Amino acid sequence: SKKPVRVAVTGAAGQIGYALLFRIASGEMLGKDQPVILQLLEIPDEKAQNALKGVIMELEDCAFPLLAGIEAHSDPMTAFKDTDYALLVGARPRGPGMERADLLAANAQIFTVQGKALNAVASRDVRVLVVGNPANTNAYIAMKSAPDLPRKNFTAMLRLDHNRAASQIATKTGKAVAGIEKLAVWGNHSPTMYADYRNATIDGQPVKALINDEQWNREVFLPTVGKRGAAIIAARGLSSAASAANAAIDHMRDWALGTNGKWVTMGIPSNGEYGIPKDVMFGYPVTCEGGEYKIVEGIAIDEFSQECINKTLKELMDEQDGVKHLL
Ligand code: NAX
Repeated sequence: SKKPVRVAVTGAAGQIGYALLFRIASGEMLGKDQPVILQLLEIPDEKAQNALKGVIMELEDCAFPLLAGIEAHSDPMTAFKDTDYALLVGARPRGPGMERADLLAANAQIFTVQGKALNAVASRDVRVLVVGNPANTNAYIAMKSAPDLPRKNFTAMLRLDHNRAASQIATKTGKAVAGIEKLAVWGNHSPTMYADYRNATIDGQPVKALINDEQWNREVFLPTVGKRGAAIIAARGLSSAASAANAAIDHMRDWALGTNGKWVTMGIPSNGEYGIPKDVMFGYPVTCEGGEYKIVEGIAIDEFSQECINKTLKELMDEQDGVKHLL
């Protein structure tokens, strides 16, 4: 049987953590033959550490055959020791009266510390997914704080946006979501992201021709996907958690185990593809194989798409600018 791999999860006692850890431990992320050791990080605060203990008791009580160990940590330097995968979920939420700049600064501090800790103690091959918002910029900060690790191993989560877009398209066309190929989400995990079905097919038929309604694309689809997080908060009184955890599982599973040629969306550091400046943590369509992702190149970008890409890029550049002095 396979040797266990180490999976670090931050914010482990939070809502997403609660929907995520049990699925990692049951083998849904890395495969039903891959034992895992969970290295869980929470803030030192007594309430958070107690909550983490409770989550660990429940993990134990599941008696998962693949769960080879569980550790509780309050310091990233121990939590990330030798870790093969790191899911950075914990972040500072926007509090009352907090300005955007304060939010960026508070998170920059967290992700600088965590990036440095990964740099110091994680596996040299660690694959990092940042979920905590602002996810792209937090991933950028972690990457910049970990100069000894491969840049390409730092990623941000846009998979929830991708899955949300897929679901809207399936509903609109009356077809099954599993039949969708070649969907892309460009840019920032924020309402500016650009969900793009111009090249998509569903059951082999072109989605654009099936829907054939550009007004629906611009006035219904894009705002619905972009503001879905807010709609869930309005309905549930809490932000999306199970769907976010599911997206994190999808992201890591596809990265580790491959997509068989299917396009998925990952936030990854640009190498200049599609005119995005190097290092910007940008949502791109990718395929994965052998533990590596590859950007889908050669997609024609029409005028409207270029405008959308420019808008989400500008927002990301502004965020990067806002943390530049902290790096
Ligand atoms: P919760 O507030 O329920 O949980 C967050 C947990 O992180 C808390 O238990 C907190 O103590 C812990 N934490 C905070 N700072 C930490 C640190 N420095 N080290 C370790 N742990 C720390 O939030 P939850 O609903 O779980 O959401 C977590 C993050 O995901 C938030 O930033 C949220 O905005 C973000 N999201 C990102 C999404 C995406 O698609 N990229 C979608 C869902 C979600 O909104």
